[in-house]
Amino acid sequence: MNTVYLSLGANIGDRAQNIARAIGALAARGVRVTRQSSLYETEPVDMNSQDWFLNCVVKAETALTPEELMHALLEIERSLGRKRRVLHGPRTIDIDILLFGSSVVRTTDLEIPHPRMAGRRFVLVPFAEIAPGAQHPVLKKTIAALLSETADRSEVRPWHAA
Ligand code: PH2
Ligand code: MG
Ligand code: MG
Repeated sequence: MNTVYLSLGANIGDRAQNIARAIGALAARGVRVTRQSSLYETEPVDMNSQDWFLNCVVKAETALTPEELMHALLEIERSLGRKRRVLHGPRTIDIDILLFGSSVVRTTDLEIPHPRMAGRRFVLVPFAEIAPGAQHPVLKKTIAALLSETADRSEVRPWHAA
């Protein structure tokens, strides 16, 4: 079994429902969620879309390999109706692998740890809520340290359902 951390984000449709459905779908594909952060409303970063996101981070246990996990996540995205129309465009759901135990993976279609996580408050704020002491195996720093040092100034607010 490996402990993994995943980022979930949605910026079209019923964003909270899209995230809840994605988390629900993980178990059926061999990914057992053990912790879930709060939902945060976040300013879009590097996007061709102005719509704000809901984002969260979950901790999970899985016996899948990194490649198998990536394919499981892509299938969940597809099953929830994600259409990749434009690069960096709006998405019903995006599920990214942040950390996979202390593994470092670099292939043409998969990079772990997620290459942009240290520069994204929409990842680091929810991540630090559930696992401030988790170690980044390449930067050799905790998530709390990465959050305190990041240059990103984009807005991340706790979200409360209307
Ligand atoms: N995902 C991106 C790029 N920009 N910005 C926010 N706020 N939330 C995201 O999930 C997000 C983003 C690429 O997947
Ligand atoms: Mg992403
Ligand atoms: Mg993605």
